[in-house]
Amino acid sequence: MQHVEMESMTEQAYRCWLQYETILNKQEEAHYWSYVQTISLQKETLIGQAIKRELNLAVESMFGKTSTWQEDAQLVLTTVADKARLRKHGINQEEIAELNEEGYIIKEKDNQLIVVGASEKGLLYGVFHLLRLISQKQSLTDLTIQDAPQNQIRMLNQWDNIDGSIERGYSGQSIFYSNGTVTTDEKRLTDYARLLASVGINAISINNVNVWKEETHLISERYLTDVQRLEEIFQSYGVTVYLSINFASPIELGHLDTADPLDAGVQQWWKEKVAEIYSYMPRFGGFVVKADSEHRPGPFTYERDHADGANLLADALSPYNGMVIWRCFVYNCMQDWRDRKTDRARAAYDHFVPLDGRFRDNVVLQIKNGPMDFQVREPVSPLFGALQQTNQLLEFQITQEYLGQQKDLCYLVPMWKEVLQFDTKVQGEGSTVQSIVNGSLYQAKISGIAAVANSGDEQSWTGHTLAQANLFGYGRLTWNADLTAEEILHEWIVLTFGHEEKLKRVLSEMLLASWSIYENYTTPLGIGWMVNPNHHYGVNVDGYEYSRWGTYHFADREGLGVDRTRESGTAFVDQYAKENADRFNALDQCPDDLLLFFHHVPYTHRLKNGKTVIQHYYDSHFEGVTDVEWLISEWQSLKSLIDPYRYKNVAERLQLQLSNAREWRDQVNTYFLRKSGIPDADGRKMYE
Ligand code: GCV
Repeated sequence: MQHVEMESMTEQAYRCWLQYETILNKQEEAHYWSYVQTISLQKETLIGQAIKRELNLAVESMFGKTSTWQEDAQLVLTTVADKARLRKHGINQEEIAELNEEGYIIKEKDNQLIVVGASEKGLLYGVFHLLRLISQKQSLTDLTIQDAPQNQIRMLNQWDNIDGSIERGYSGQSIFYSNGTVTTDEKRLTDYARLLASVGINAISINNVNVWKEETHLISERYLTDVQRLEEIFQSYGVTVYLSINFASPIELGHLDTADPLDAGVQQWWKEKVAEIYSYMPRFGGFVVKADSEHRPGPFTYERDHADGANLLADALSPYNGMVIWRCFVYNCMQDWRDRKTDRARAAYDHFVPLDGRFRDNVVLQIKNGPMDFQVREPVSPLFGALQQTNQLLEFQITQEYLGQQKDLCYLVPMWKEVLQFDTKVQGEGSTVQSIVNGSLYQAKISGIAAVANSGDEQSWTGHTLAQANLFGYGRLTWNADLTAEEILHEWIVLTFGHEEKLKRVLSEMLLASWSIYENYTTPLGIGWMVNPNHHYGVNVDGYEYSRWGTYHFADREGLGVDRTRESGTAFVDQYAKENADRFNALDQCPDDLLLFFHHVPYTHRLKNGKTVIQHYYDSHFEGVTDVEWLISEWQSLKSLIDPYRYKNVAERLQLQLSNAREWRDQVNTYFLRKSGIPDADGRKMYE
């Protein structure tokens, strides 16, 4: 197929939520055009140019004509620095003073619109907000908006490798690298930066946290000129670039015989290395580090701890205001858990809580949302709340590693909301995870949220077109954690697919149900795993990478689940503040959806809904499959309302999801029937 033809077919998938659909209604067209026909923008800096490009593109696409850029205009774009203009438009300093430096004001008066950024970045976000309003057909008359992000760092982690592959990537190859080189497709990267900025993402690490041999060289002369090229693209959309580094770089690049953080030669090496990096990129963000985990090198080799390791890099970065983002995903993957006391879930807390207060100011610990590894349901990591004198970033995973790999539908915002709303209780009621990551609970100097990206070079960016909702939702939620999962979804649907009522209703029902559907046919009640080792897609009842020590769910003839209680189990519960610890520890108080995470129970244990665990397992697996059939018929009902490419893209994946769900149902149900010997109360056939 001709390239151009293919492009026009996939254009809507490619544009994601920046469709800028042509405005056909005459009245609406007149209303919005009256504001954008003339635009004034003071400075033409890098970000200023990006703003201008975006508005030109949007206006051209929505109105089929171009705006005139002139001094006196209907739409005034400016920043707080331009005091004279603010006075002229009656905007007083107090209104702006309330905003943080990424905030903005949008005001309409007498058919004139002004967008004031607290900084240039704030202005960029304000412009994207305005474009969102127009795309959603909201009236601009008498508008007053004052907005600023709640979380300071809103980051994406790319797990992209230089050979073009993406670890846990399900949307094609990398848009950053191919075959050992940094990409020259700047259009694609610019479009990515636009998508990110449009939802407020302001930081990105551009290579995998597993830094292999060649990737170690990204901080060397071999790649720095190319990295700088990428950095400039992202910088012009307000997105600061970070690199993941190999802790053993002094050995691998510097040919030293050690990477010991307390060695003077190693410290000097990092100082010089950082100076070199900043000579290429003065606005470089810093390093992301995975150390002493899954065979990556780290300070443990030298009998040093993680504060020593992180502080080494922090000292080198601090003259440039650079930051070390140090991951807490540290555990011994070879550990033997047969004593039923050793527990991977305990690892991050055990390693990092004793170090609280020892990290430099420019170190931020990045903590996965749960204590294990992005399972369909986990309790919140107990590090949140336990660390009180350390900067923290929460880590989510947008890419659906354990959640259906963008073949199965799973809208993740409801899950992320639960994490943010979890009350750690460490400082009494209201000590939510959100209050920790927005910096307010402990007055943290640096804080925020990071997430593993779900994007790649497929036309739809995310493989499954509906997985775009997760990238969009991640950005919107990290900007404003008070938005509901429904609000975010409605915005996304309208911006991505338009205004048709049926479409809005059906899509929103499908997506809002999708997480629990996925949970139902996989591992309900908090048990997790049971996926094929290594690639992590599809069912494998006893599957766990490091499973030489037996199953990970401890299912036997009598029951299943992991005993993490203080009396008879691993005592993981006691990593939480007392009130939560007691709740999780008590069988009758532990929420059912986490029951098997915390307790080993007989199959006949009764849940709060009155059902036995085994019956709940059977029922939810049958239901899960029926619900996927429902998803398919719902999607089919939208056929006439969606362009053929996106329709087919999703329809095909829903069929894959159905096979996956059936496989899960059949294997899980037969497995537990055989183990327990307890038949299904409804006498259903256990496999097809
Ligand atoms: C990048 C899990 C994933 C790995 C990933 C690791 C991490 O174990 O399966 O692919 O490595 O998490 O977060 O570092």
